Amino acid sequence: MRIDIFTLFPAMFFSALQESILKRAQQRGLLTLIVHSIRDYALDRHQMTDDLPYGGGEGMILKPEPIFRAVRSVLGQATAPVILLTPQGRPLKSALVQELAQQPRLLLICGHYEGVDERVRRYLVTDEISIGDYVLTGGELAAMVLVDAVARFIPGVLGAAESAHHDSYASGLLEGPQYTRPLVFENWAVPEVLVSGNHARIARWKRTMALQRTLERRPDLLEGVMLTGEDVEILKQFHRPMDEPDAME
Ligand code: 6GU
Repeated sequence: MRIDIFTLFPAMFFSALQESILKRAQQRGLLTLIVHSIRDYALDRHQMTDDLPYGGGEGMILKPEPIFRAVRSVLGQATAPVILLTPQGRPLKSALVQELAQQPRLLLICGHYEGVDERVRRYLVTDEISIGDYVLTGGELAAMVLVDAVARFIPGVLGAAESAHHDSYASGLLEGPQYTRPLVFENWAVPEVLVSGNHARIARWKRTMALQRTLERRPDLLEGVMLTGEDVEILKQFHRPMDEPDAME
């Protein structure tokens, strides 16, 4: 997959996307990230990228010409989704992440300052996405979040063992508690079931914990999950206020 990112602050991307799994994905040729400076496409002598809002108001607005020139020059005759990162966009959820991961190419425009000229939204952009209900100083961090989340669903980016389709949100449930050595840390022991060697019992315990944690923390997520008859029985137990987690098996 190729992702072109358009920003006033290219340097913000240099370290963030060059470490760990995204670094490996790029080295393996699974992901190509190209960061473009919008300022390079400004037409005037001062390379102005923003200006005062018509009709008055707070702050500065990103001008349309540099953004249109940048995107058109990079895209040429090709077609691909052109996504504006903005708090007014549709919320980025796992289903949308997985949809975007199917695309061979994405263009991401990072909004900044108080806003972007409406003609960018109406005549250049094909989609607007927000990463959550809070306002960031710019779309850069949101673009990085999107790139990271999407990259995890590109085949080969994660090892087979780490597969993104198995984890929280992809399954629709939050993950339950996990433990590693030591067996006893400062008097706190790992739940007995996990060292029982009984795989059916362990699987049932893990599912129970995932259901309980989701019910407690994000009951809204349960609406979108395919629950088995056994899941429904498990959930019924928790409709009494708060059971002891370790009493459950
Ligand atoms: Cl995509 N941009 C900005 N500036 N703020 C945000 C956002 C995006 N998503 C949530 N808050």
